[in-house]
Amino acid sequence: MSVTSTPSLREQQHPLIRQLADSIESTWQRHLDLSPYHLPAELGYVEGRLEGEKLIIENRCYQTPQFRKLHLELARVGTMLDILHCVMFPRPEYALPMFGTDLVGGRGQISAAIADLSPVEANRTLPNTYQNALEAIPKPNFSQPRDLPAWGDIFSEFCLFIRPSSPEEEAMFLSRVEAFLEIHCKNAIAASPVSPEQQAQILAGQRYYCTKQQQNDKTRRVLEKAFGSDWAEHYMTTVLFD
Ligand code: BLA
Repeated sequence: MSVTSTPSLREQQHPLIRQLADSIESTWQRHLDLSPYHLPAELGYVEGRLEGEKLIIENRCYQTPQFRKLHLELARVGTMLDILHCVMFPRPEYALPMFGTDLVGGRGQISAAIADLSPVEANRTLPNTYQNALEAIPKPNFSQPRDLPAWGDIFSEFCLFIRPSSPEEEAMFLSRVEAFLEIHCKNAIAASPVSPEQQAQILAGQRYYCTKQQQNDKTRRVLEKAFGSDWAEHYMTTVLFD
């Protein structure tokens, strides 16, 4: 399937968000066999109001033989807050980690840039192929690393969480996330299905990951203020982390 882009929100967002969104979609297209994934119709494009500012959410969703859901979301609150959110949910037949990234910024500055390949296997470690590939890519230093919140025990030792302090650091972040994506797509298309017992463990690992992500009060607060708490709960548990 070729992806037709109607990049409306994207063009208005912070350049790092635009670049990462383009890069994620082109990597998916290059490596994976994409088919549509239908979100409930009312959740593809949503508008709400947060403290008088308009909140716009645009979702892109696909599935592939290896991934039950590839979700890329762009959101904007007035002119204050720009957000990119992306999660790749593997089918539980494959022992693949969860790729996730979140960029949050406003007024021309990204305050949170996070990306990880998070383990879901019972031993909570990444497969060796991932471990080796991730150790082999350059590990840049960032001047403003950030501390993970308490629910962040789901992330791997390779998790990158920073506040980029310059265009150079933004470019370094982008290139490391691109390397994560390349490693992930190449490993995914080479993966073989696992035993039913292992599948059950992987599914439990994915559930644990989603339960922890649902504890992110910063995300919840933005959604609650714009759409109310019932809608926020529904959205976090069915669209963001199902
Ligand atoms: C942080 N996420 C945040 C913040 C906001 C949002 C406002 C605080 C920014 C800051 O501290 O500078 C908001 N993020 C959103 C909203 C959506 C969103 C509204 O995605 C969606 C509509 N979050 C993810 C994924 C990861 C993630 C996939 O969605 C990681 C792979 C992580 N976001 C994440 C983390 C923080 C964060 C770890 C910091 C939380 C903290 O410091 O408490």
